Amino acid sequence: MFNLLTSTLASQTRLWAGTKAAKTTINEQDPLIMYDNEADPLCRLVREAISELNLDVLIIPCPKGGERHIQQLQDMYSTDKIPFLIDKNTQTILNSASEIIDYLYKHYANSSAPIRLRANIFNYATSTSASLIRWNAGKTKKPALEPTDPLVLYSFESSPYSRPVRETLCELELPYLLINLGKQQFGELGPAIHRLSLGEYTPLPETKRSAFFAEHGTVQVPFLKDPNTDVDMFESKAIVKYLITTYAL
Ligand SMILES: N[C@@H](CCC(=O)N[C@@H](CS)C(=O)NCC(=O)O)C(=O)O
Repeated sequence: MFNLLTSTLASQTRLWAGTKAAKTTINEQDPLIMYDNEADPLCRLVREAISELNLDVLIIPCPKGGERHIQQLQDMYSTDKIPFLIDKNTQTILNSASEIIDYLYKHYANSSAPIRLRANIFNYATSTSASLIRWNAGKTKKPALEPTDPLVLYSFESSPYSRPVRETLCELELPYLLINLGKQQFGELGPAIHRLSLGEYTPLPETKRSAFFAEHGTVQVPFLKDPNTDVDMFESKAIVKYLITTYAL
């Protein structure tokens, strides 16, 4: 309960940035690749933009004290500075939050980034506060086994239930494909069991949400798929427990 409360407060501190998502789905997109730390204030701003643009991203977690991926970054690109973004669709490599956010909006929305998502002092301060409210959960490495394949997480940035899952994935240095299912219409606001809409829920057609709904009969995040163990699961607490039991040393 306390975890959910602080996670909700963290989202509130960022005024729920990373909740709504663009109505269009970009097909045949090679997922972005991002070297990320869940608690890093600038990485959060980039993830919010990715979530609102309705893009998917392969997250390569770089927790403090972890060497697995930051060493890769160092070897390949001679830097250990994150956020670090690779977009294979356009052969773009960027290493500053501000440039990444500007680039993503320019390329994927043909617009400039909204002020509330830009890497400015105000957003940096509120993002730092959000991490503090979570006691910097997700920031520091915990020893863990290395999976063969990346995991898959359905989420959206501000989701209070999904945040503890992402924090755990980061602490355990587990790479994952982050499939964002942000809210595309009013009736999607609120938890899955208390939607604000009256009547039956119908996602917008030809969206990632409608594909998820067709497969599961509902849309609820977090949802984890682990191709290493063939496990598919809902429920944030159960997912965190599964990750620790399966991967933590
Ligand atoms: N008991 C579930 C609750 C999950 C939940 O309600 N998630 C919200 C997002 S934070 C959701 O899926 N809302 C419905 C929607 O986005 O359409 C858990 O702990 O994972």
